[in-house]
Amino acid sequence: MTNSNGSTTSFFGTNKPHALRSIINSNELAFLMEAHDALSALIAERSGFPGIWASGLSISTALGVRDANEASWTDVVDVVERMADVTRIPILVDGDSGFGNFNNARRVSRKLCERGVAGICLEDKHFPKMNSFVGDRHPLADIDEFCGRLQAVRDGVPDPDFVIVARIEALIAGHGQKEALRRAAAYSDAGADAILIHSRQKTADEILDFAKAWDNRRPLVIVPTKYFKTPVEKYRAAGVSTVIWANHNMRASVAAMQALCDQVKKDESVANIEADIAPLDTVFDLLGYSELSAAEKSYLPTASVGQDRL
Ligand code: SPV
Ligand code: MG
Repeated sequence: MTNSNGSTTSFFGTNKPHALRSIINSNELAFLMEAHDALSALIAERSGFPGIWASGLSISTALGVRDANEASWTDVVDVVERMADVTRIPILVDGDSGFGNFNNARRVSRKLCERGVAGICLEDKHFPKMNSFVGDRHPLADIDEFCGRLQAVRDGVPDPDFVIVARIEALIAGHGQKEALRRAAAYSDAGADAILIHSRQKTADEILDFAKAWDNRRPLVIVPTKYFKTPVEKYRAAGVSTVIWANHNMRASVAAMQALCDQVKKDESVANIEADIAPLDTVFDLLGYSELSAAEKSYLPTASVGQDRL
């Protein structure tokens, strides 16, 4: 909900944009965990992550479409609203390239802010975008045009704490460090609160080179999906602000569901998998069924608690 002063406050009273801003600006290395629906968001929160990455790839996959803007921006807003409804920690939404020009970018950002989201990450590509790990065609947006998108979001979102992360795809597109740094400086001047530098190399070398040259002019966010073997100490030493584990809940669920379906199909029984799946009590606990029982005692006439309603 948006207060009269324009700041976004969750149902639980936490100012989520402010919380995300503190995470990104802190000197401590922080970790955002991917989630793609309300359930995965709840689980990430329960594990103690301070914030959530609402991944475009994972949300698309869960919706059964490709990470090429096949999901509409209203699809994404609907999913993340459910995630925000059930969690207290802030959510940074992967806004892809903003679903169009400056006007689309500011409109989706405003809606996300209204629905309890703490910030948006916009990448300097065109609409429709393609996932950065798929194929070699990743044309970059014109720098000035992308700066206009960032400025329009800053001006168009009522909460000044709403976080804008500018994502640089220059390394993904093969344009090298100089171009990446030129873009980071321009986006920073245009009002980005943090820079996400993306890479699809198997080592963190180009990310660490960028971090050194960037010298913390704005907080740096990274996504170690391909260079997953690098120890996080290297990121601490490089002064990285935030690491995003970008798609791991989604990939874990794909692996777990595939293994389970294969086994049940083969066994024609669920007897062998019971020990490997979440007990129903865990599910009821996650979703707060005990709160509903307590509320029934408070709000239903005594005679009807626990009885069939006629
Ligand atoms: C996502 O999680 O959707 C991302 C990160 O944008 S990546 O898939 O690495 O592009
Ligand atoms: Mg994405």
